[in-house]
Amino acid sequence: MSIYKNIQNSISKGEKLLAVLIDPDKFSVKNTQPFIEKVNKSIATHIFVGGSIVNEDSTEYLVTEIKKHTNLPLVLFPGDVTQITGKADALLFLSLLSGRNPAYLIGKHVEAVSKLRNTNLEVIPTGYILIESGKETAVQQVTETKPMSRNNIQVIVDTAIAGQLLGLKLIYLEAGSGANEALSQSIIEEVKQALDIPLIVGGGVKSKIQLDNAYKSGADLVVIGTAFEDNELFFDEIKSPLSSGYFPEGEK
Ligand code: 1GP
Repeated sequence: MSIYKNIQNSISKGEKLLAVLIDPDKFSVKNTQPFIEKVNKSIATHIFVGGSIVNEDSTEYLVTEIKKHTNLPLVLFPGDVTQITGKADALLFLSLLSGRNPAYLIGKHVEAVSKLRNTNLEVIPTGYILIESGKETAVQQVTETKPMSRNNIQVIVDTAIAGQLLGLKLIYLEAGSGANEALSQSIIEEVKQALDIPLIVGGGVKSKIQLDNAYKSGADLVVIGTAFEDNELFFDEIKSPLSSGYFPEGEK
């Protein structure tokens, strides 16, 4: 079954998903086996690989190493075309809907096609929406776009709906890697209510409470990178999928 169908199935069963994000630029390949063993034992359901600034070829090498140690689906979350490798299982084909830089709306996608032609990657069209989080993020710098204001939720909702109407299959709400503040519950809630497609949330999630809050607000899949990079004990902190007191929708 495709990775996208699996995500839809999990959502229909009320399951929450967690992706551990590994940035090839910040990760030491020597640490792959012990780190991935921790991922395998954790509640993580997916591994995402990608970063804003990554040396060419390092993604393919890292993906190959990770694959030796896990059966979890490995999804590329690329900052650039150079990070596309057929060694992964799927690719988030990202359109940066929050920005107005044509390179990240269509230009890089055209460049990607010649690479994709030689792979069996599952390509998942994804609307990527960067929201301000208190400090300038790498995505902002690399893409030369501004994040959306967190105060105007209606425009964020409309942007996500526009993505869905364009036929995108996922919406990824992003506060930016290492964000000071994770996305507010109200932003997640309102976007989720407006969408029929799965919702990914990431950026600045550093505690179990923030993770649970994102799920309670409606995130179907949460992405965490920095908290694991900074402290692998975070795997122990998030042992259970949801804290007690959480009730899936309809079971309150
Ligand atoms: C970044 O959303 C991801 O693109 C994860 O962010 O590194 O802050 O967990 P963190």
